[in-house]
Amino acid sequence: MTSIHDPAPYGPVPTERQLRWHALEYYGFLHFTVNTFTDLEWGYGDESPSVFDPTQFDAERIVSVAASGGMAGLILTCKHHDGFCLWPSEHTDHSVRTSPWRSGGGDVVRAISEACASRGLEFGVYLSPWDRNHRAYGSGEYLRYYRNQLEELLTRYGPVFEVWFDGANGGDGYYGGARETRRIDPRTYYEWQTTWDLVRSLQPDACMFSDVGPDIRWVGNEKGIAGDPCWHTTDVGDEAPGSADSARLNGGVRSGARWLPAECDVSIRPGWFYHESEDGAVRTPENLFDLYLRSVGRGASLLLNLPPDRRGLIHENDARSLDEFGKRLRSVFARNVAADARIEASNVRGDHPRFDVGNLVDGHGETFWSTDDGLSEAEIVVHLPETSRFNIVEMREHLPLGQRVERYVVETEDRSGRREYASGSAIGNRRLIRGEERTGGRVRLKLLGLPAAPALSGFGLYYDPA
Ligand code: FUL
Repeated sequence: MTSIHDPAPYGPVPTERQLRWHALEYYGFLHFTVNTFTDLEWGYGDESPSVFDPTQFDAERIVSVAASGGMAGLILTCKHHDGFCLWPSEHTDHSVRTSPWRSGGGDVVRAISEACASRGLEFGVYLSPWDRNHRAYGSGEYLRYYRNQLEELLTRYGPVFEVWFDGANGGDGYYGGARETRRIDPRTYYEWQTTWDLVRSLQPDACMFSDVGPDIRWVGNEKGIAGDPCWHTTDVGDEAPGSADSARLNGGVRSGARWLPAECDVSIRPGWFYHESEDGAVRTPENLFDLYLRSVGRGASLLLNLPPDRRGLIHENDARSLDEFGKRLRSVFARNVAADARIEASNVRGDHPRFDVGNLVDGHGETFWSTDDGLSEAEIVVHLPETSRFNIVEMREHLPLGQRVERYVVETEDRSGRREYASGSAIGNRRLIRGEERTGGRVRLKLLGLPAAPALSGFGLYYDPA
C-alpha cells in the first residue's frame, strides 16, 4: 500500500449547497396564476384578482401527484410576469387576498410549502423579476418592492431549496395603468448582487438559479435537453439573467473557472400554464423517460412543469402520465445487475480498500473507486452472471473532488466478440446511456486521457423492458 490520501481536487469543485442540490436530480415546477383562468401564457398585468378562483384547490393532492411521479421537490410560481401574488403579500393588493378564492383568506404558497414539508419534498420559489402589473417597474422603487416580496417568501414559508430567477423581460405591460413598453438593461437594472446577498442572508442553504447562477445555470433551452457533453463547469463573462449565450449554457465549458451546473426546465405540456386545449398534448411516460435520460442522464437536473388546472388540481391526463413515469423510474433503477457481478480494476489507489471497486456498486455517493496518480488511462471490467441483462449504463463521479473524467468508452464482450457500447465526454453527477440489450458477458469501462486520477462513485447496469 502506498497512498491512502484522497486524490487532490481537480478544477473547480461544488459548494455544499450545490452538492445537496445535485443529489435531488429531478423535481417539479408549478405554473399557476391568473393565466390559468384567462388562458394566457404571459398575463399583461391588468387581470383583475377576481378571475383567480380555483374551485377545488388541493395542495396535498398536487404534491402527492408530484411525489408519485418521483419528484424530489416543487418550485411554485409565487408571482409570474403578470404580477399577481399567490400569497397575501403586505406590499400589494394584487394578490390572492383580493381574489374570491377562499374569500380572500387563501395562501397558495403556504398550502404548497406545507404539503411539501409533510410529504418530505423540498420547496422552492419562483418570483418573476419582470412585473407587468407594478406601476414602478423600471425604477429603484420597484427593486425595493421585489426584494421585500422575496423577504416575505424566504421568511414565512420554511426552508427553501431553490430560488428561481427568470430572465424574461418582454417590455410592454399594464404598469399601474400606464400601458406602455418599458425597457430595462438586464445587466444593470436589477443589481443582482444585492438580491443574491439578501437570499444568502435569509436562506443560506438555498441554491439560486438564473442564466448565470450564482449556483445553478439555465441549460439554454426550454426543451429539457442538456448538451452532450454537459460540463458542470463554465465561464461567466458580463452576462446577466436574460442575456446569456445559449450554446455555452447548454454544454458548459470544460476549462471553465466556475462550478455552475445546469438545470433543464421543461413542461409536461406545450405551455407552462394550463390550457384545456392542450389536454391531448401531455407528454407520454416514454417521452418523459427519454427527457430524463437527456437531462439527469447528462449530469443536469430535470425541472418538470405540471400546471394546475382551473380546479386547482393536476389534470388527470398529466397525473396518469407522471404516475406511470414514476413507476417506470422506480422499477428500472431498482436493480443494478453490476452489483451482482465480480468487478476488476486496472488499478486501485494505493491498493487500499478505501478506494476499492466495490464502492462503485454500494449505492453510496461518498465512497468511490480511485487509482494512483499519474495514469492517463484506467479501466474496470464487470463480469456479469450469464442471465444478467441490461440496456442502460450508469456512471457517477464523486463530485467533491471535481469533474475529473475527460473521456469514457464502454465496451461489451460476449460470444459475438468485443464491441463498443457507448463513448463520450463528461460524467459528473450522473451519466445514463441507453443502448441495445445485452445479456451476460463482460462490460469494460475505459477512462481515457485522464487529467487526474478518476474518482467514480457509481457504476450501474439496468434493464428497461419498455
Ligand atoms: C420563462 C417564462 O417567460 C415562462 O413563462 C416560464 O415561466 C418559464 C419557466 O420561464 O422565461
